[in-house]
Amino acid sequence: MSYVQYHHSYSLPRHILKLKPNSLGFLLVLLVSQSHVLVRSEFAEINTKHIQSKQDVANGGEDILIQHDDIKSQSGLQTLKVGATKGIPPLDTNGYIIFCPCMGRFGNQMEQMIGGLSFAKMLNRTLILPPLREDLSTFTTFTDWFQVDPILEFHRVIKGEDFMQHYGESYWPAGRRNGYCRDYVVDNNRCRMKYGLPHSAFWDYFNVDFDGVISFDLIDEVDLSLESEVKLLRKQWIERFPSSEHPVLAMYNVPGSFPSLPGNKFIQKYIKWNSSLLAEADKVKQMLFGGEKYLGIHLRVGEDWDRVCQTAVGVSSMYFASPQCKSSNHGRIFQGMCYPSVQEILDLTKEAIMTFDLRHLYIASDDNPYKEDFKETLHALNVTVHHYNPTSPHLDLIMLGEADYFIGNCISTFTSFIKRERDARGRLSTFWGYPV
Ligand code: GFB
Repeated sequence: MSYVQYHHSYSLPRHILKLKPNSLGFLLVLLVSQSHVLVRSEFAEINTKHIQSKQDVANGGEDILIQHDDIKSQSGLQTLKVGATKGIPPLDTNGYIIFCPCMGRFGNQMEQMIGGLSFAKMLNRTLILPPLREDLSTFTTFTDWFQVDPILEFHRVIKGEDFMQHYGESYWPAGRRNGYCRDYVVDNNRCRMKYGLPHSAFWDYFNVDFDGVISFDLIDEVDLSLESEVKLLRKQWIERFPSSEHPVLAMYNVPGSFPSLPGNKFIQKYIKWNSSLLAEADKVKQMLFGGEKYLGIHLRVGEDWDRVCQTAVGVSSMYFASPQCKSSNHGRIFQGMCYPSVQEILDLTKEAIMTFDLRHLYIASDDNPYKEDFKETLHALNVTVHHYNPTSPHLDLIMLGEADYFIGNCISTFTSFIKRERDARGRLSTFWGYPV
């Protein structure tokens, strides 16, 4: 495997075409294996309007009739078998993007997902939904956490496992798999797609090895609310990396800004929890609150967070998820916003409970939940105090996302996922250090 910078032209394997009669007359049919989409090397010339409509996605892979004019080949009237397996989106001849959400933990990964989705939308390529990371080397399929269908309302996506199974060998065959790295990463000889964890575990999950790396100096962060920027970047990327030569952009760095840009926040509304996690949260809500209103709070108070705040306090520019409560260079991060005192936490909680007349408190915390302090403070208000402490963080995230009111930590990306979700659904929230 070489890691020198190079460019090569890409061509797809050719497949034998065979004449086959049917009731509509003679059609040229691509011989396909059970579920693979087989295309000719002219695939890039196909007018994609036929194979990327919502209807086609919904069909889950019907034969789609493509007229001669739509294919700049000598083949005449043809039938292209696309997405031969039900539920598998048809092959996207605009190409694909894949990246490893390799940085940080849950909240960090989800910031990266927003960046990846905005980049795919800008480029009009399908985003290959990566498996998500539970720890340094364990990945779990995207649908263990989230649903795919709501995301399809925003943009074309396909689960990584489905892509590899159905299109991996035909569209992105071994021997022609490149990684794409920002220039400076290549220059510093750091662009080793599979070097160390979690990178190696991610690509091994798909049995992918790389044959080379290609560098780029194009901007890969896009704010979808800026139309002219979107158009300019799309043009630059398509000129530099046409899908005919670069069918799959396997990115070393996650495309998109970290944290995600304000203009892309709306994408969150298409990210919906998987239904069994939602059902589990419903049961817990019923059990704890019996349908009554509750306040959800996120306490980020562990030792690692203490260290983060020692560096963050006083910083005026962006720090982790800070843009969610303060724009860059607008004021400084203060202690009560990053690591509030117990008294500050109790005071704001009490104020929120009284303002919104809430009956229950749900505490999610990575460390000390201060449960006894809350009980004492809220005793006179007849409020029940719960720290459920689930084994996986998802339940906490859902419970906080669905609370009647929420207080979170502005610097934490764990909070920022919850806040984006609540904003998308019109639910009220505030942050430690800010008023109710
Ligand atoms: O989600 P995350 O990237 O957010 O990382 P931050 C924090 C992790 O801590 C979560 C756990 O993914 C959870 O595993 N955690 C935090 C929680 N709060 C809770 C909670 O209320 N309930 C449960 N169940 N688990 C940054 C990281 O964390 O912290 C950085 O992203 C770095 O990479 C830094 O590690 C120290 O942005 O809050």
